Amino acid sequence: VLTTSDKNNVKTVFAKVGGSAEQLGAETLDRDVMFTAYPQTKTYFPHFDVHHGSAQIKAHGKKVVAALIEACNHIDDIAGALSKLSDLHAQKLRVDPVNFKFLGHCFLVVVAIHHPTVLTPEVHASLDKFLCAVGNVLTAKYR
Ligand code: ZNH
Repeated sequence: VLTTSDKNNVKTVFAKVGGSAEQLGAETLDRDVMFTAYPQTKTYFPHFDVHHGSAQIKAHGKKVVAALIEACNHIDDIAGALSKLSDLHAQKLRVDPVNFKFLGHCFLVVVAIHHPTVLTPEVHASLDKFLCAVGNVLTAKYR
């Protein structure tokens, strides 16, 4: 459960991240991070050019971070805010839930690289909880 201070910490992060959503999203997915560290995640993107600098990765990264911003903006109702996305992941994409941990981890690393002073231990812990909460929402409708 996200406490009041977790919520404030997460909002601090996204206040910084907002302007560079595309860049951070692309780096999160890029060969430098998720696709290289966790190559099995690439299997969900057979139709994508997954090379460094790929326009598809940039566009997709921007969408993913936009969804995280949306979740942050509705932090008291993440399930409601991401309801459609939850349907999509459960019914159509069927991404193995383990991959959400990988993506969350990679996003944390990218935030740490770009905003080292923002990511105090407390903020790190809060952001981790938030990313888990988002992953739980996106996998909640699996059966
Ligand atoms: Zn996902 C899609 C978000 C995770 C895979 N995604 C997507 C989108 C979004 C997202 C926003 C778009 C939709 C539309 O268009 O409508 N994701 C997200 C988030 C997360 C995720 C927020 C967490 C945090 N995913 C994920 C993972 C994976 C995935 C982990 C694997 C690995 N997705 C995916 C795919 C898709 C998506 C495959 C589709 C793409 C295309 O375009 O085709």
